[in-house]
Amino acid sequence: MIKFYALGISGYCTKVRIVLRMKQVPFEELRPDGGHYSSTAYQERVPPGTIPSIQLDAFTLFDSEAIVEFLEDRWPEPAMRSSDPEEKARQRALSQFHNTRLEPVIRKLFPLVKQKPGRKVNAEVRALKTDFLDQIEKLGKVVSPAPFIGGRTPCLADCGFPTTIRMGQDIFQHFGVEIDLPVWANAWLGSLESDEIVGDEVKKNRAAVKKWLIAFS
Ligand SMILES: N[C@@H](CCC(=O)N[C@@H](CS)C(=O)NCC(=O)O)C(=O)O
Repeated sequence: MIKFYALGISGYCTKVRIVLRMKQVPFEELRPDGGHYSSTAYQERVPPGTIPSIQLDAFTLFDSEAIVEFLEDRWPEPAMRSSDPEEKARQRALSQFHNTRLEPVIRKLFPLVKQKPGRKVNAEVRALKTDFLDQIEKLGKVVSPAPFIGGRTPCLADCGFPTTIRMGQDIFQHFGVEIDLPVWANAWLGSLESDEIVGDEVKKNRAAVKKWLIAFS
């Protein structure tokens, strides 16, 4: 059975949990040793000190993208990646768009939540809103969800976005900033959240984020 090291507030862990559940892979979810990824005990096993990570017998793997690709290769049903070389590569590029372009914008909000509110923080939040909407606009030029990126069923590339986008909206709202998404993005998120597993995972992640935000309210 897979040991899945994760925390509820992590969007990357949520992405992996969605794939584990969709593929019905037996897994046991554990907190990182010592309760946090920064602990010496966890970093002895997972030197980069990041979550998520998985352990399967003697095999340890970190990095959410590597993990979901491994799950796809090891448990190919239901297929969550195209078998067509071009489409498979496109889906990988879209996953990387999430990991390297969209999510980093939201990550920049985290330290602002912990800072004293004020004009400087508000200006940074407004600048990040512009960056976030800019990335969404660019995403809209490279996806045509029908209703998912993967077509009729979600693919690996669909799984990171819903948590990150909702997390972004919730954190911006914490600063009193509303994010209006384009019609196509609302339709795509609606389809994703109508999926029982995605909907459940996004809901749980939002509850964890809300609890975190309340601590700084
Ligand atoms: N590229 C990594 C990023 C994962 C990541 O940054 N996770 C955060 C928690 S959401 C973390 O472990 N942060 C600790 C650190 O970066 O040192 C992945 O996809 O797994």
